Amino acid sequence: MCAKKSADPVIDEISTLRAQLEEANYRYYVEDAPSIPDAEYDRMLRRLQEIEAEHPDQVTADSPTQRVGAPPAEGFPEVRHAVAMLSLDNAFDEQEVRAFARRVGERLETDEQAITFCCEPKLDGLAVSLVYENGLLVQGATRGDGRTGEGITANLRTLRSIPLRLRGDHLPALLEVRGEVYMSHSGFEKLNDEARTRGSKVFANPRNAAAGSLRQLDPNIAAARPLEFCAYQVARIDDEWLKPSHSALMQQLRDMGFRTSPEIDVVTGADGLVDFCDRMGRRRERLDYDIDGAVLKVDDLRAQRELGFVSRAPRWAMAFKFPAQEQTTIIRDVTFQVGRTGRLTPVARLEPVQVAGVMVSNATLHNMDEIERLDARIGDTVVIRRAGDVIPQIVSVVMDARPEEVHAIEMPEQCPVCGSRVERIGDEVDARCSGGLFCPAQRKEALKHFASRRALDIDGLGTKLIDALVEREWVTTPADLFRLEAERLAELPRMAQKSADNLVASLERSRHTTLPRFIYALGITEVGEATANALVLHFGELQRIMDASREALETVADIGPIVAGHIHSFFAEAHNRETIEDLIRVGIDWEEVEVGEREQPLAGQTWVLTGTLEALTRDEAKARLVALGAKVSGSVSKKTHAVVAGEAAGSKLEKARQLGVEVMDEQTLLNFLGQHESAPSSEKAP
Ligand code: JCF
Repeated sequence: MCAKKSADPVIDEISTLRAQLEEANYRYYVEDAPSIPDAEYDRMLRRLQEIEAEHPDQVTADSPTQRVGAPPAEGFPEVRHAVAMLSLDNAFDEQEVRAFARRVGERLETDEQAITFCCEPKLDGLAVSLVYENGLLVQGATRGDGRTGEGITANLRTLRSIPLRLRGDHLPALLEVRGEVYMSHSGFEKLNDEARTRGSKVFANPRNAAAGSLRQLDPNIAAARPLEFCAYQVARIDDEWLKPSHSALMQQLRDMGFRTSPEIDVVTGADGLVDFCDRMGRRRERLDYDIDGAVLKVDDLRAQRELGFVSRAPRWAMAFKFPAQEQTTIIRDVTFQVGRTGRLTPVARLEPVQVAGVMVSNATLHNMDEIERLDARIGDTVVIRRAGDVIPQIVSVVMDARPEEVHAIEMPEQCPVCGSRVERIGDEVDARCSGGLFCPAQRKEALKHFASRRALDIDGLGTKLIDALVEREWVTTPADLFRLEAERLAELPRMAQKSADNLVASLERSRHTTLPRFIYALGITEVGEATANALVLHFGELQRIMDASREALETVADIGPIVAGHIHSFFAEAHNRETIEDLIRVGIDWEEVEVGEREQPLAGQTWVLTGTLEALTRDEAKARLVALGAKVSGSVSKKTHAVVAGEAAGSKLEKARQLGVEVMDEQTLLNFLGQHESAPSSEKAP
């Protein structure tokens, strides 16, 4: 894009900045290929604001500075849609999708296997309509009832994926574009994290967050929300701009500066439709935004005109809906689960219900704050949601369905497992059982953690077995595990002599471990693998970690005052020191690590692993990166140094590409590790 030259250097700078900012938006939102860092964008925007402040006569409505700054509205004006915003008919299974293709074929008197369809995922957001006159955005409105919506132009102007001015020199006098406003998962998480930090209300899901943001009367609030727009339909355009097909119109929208779905595809016949719906069903989990199905449209616009409409929906389109991930059911009871650190988690016991093919009878309520936020009571009808393989969540209470008699959910004063006092420390949201390792629930969880794969990795010591050992009081501390004898183990129900022998053999193997694993296995609050590694790299040996002061602990990379406090108080407890001595007495050992600072070429860098790796497990890859000083994180951001993408990498890879973060495959990672994992460099000669 080139800015026209004028005699006035101020005007030149303004138009150059505007062109650069528009180009950056286009590259980011339409092409998914950011061209400049965010900081550079912000710098240019600030510069433009400065100049415009000095030259108010040069401010135009389509300037990138004019996205924000409109004063709060009293209410939203009514907007009558020139062309009704219709809904789509739904198909819920393959047969209904095939029936759609058949109907279209019959009406057009053509072979249904030869019809082309333009397909895209169905975004779960809010439909809006945008009107452009002579290339300038003049109005934005919600769908409303389809005939009349609300004018929310000032809010929509704040979305950087909505062009204020269309790209190109030759532009239609009139264009009305429709599309979906939505919030990405990452944007939603960030927004809720910020709300939590401020102590304000969090949104239940990205769709509610998007809806709430568009309804803000103050556009400055909408501007601060990570909303995005994706165009999917042209409602009105001057005839000369019409194209033969819907897919060609979509390409034209991209050329004009709109984001359209990167998943869009043109397919043929009923088989093509069914295949597209299947593909989207599989792709769903990997996308960084919610979709609830696929939209299938006859591609040929003449055929669309011939097909026309039935009552409220076009005959040329169909929405295929995925099985619902949300269902309503009733909270029958709430029980409290005691975790490894004593934390009490409320769990709703539900009237069993099928959600997306799985029977659900429990859902987590997280903590008392969450119960208060939802205003959930025993007896309430609730909306539950199951997405991917996460634990089912309670989304909301159906207040209209609240029966006369409901029971408040209360935190017990005594631990439901051991009867110890339950305490809520300071303003922490979590309540804890004060029983410590006296509480069988905490003991079981601590032992499960101790035996887990990333800790001592005791093969064959599963959850049920640990429960049985604790209930019989054969095991109270981790060291007791190593005193178990095969003959006795074989007395347990469903335990053959062979399995008992195998367990003793694997206990024997796991006696020899590494110091980071051992420290991680102790289960110190907030000490994960990365922190355990960092402690070992810093202090070298266990005794020095045990004796370290709070201040010394805080000097370790990535350990802040809170975690330092947890570590310090753990080792200050006599019984924890005894547990460690006992473990060493029963023969736990590890190789001494070399003392002296290893070279940490990746210090200060954050890496992300995604997809399936072949030669390495995720844990191994992570451990080796951490050993070189990197922090390994689960989410991609601007600050990510590199993303290692294995087989079938999904949304994280997509995000990395969007943000221009370096991406490497597994082989490149292996080469890289090979080059950097040299012997300790600062090792002094003996
Ligand atoms: O993504 C959507 N929610 C979506 C809705 C996509 C489309 O292509 C649509 C739509 C609603 C109506 N197309 C029409 C005609």
